[in-house]
Amino acid sequence: GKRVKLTQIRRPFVIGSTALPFSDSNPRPPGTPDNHTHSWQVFVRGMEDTDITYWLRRVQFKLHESIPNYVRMVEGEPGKPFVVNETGWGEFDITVKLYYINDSGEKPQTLYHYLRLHPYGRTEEEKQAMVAANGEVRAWSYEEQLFNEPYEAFYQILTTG
Ligand code: SLL
Repeated sequence: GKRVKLTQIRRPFVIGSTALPFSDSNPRPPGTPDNHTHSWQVFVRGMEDTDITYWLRRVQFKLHESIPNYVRMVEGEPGKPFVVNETGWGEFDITVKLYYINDSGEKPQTLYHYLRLHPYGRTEEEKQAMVAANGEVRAWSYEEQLFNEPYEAFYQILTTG
C-alpha cells in the first residue's frame, strides 16, 4: 500500500486511573489481601467514551511485578474502554503499550501512566482537584494519537470510522 503524503490524522483519547479506598460503600472483594487499601482501575478510552477500537486493537498494561499476572493484555471490544481492575496498597508506574489495527501498518507505541491512590499536588486546591465527588482519586491525562502519512487503507478507516 501507499502512504497518504503530507497528511496527519489526530485522534484524541484518555489514559488514566481511578482509585477508591476500601470503606463501607467500597467493601473489599472476597480474598483481598489484608494489606490492600484501595480498589483501582487503569484505562484507555475515547473522549466521552467514544469508540476507539476502529484504530486501536489491543492494549497491554504492565503493572507492578508484585501483582499476580502483572502483564495484562486487553483486546478491544467495540464501544468499550480498555480497562484493568485491581486492588492494592501502593502507587507505581504502569507501562501502557498500544497496538493498532492490522490494516494500520503502525508499530506499537509505549506510554506510561503513574497510578495514584492518594491525591497529590503542591496545594490543598490541587489535591482536591484530583478527588471526585464519590471520593475517587482521578489521574486522567488527555492524549492525542498522531498518525503521520497513514497508509491509504488505514486513512480510509480513520476518516470513515
Ligand atoms: C511502593 N514502589 O513501594 C512502590 C511499589 C507496589 C504496590 C508499590 C499490589 C501488591 C499485591 C501493590 O499494591 N503493589 O497485589 O500483592 O510504593
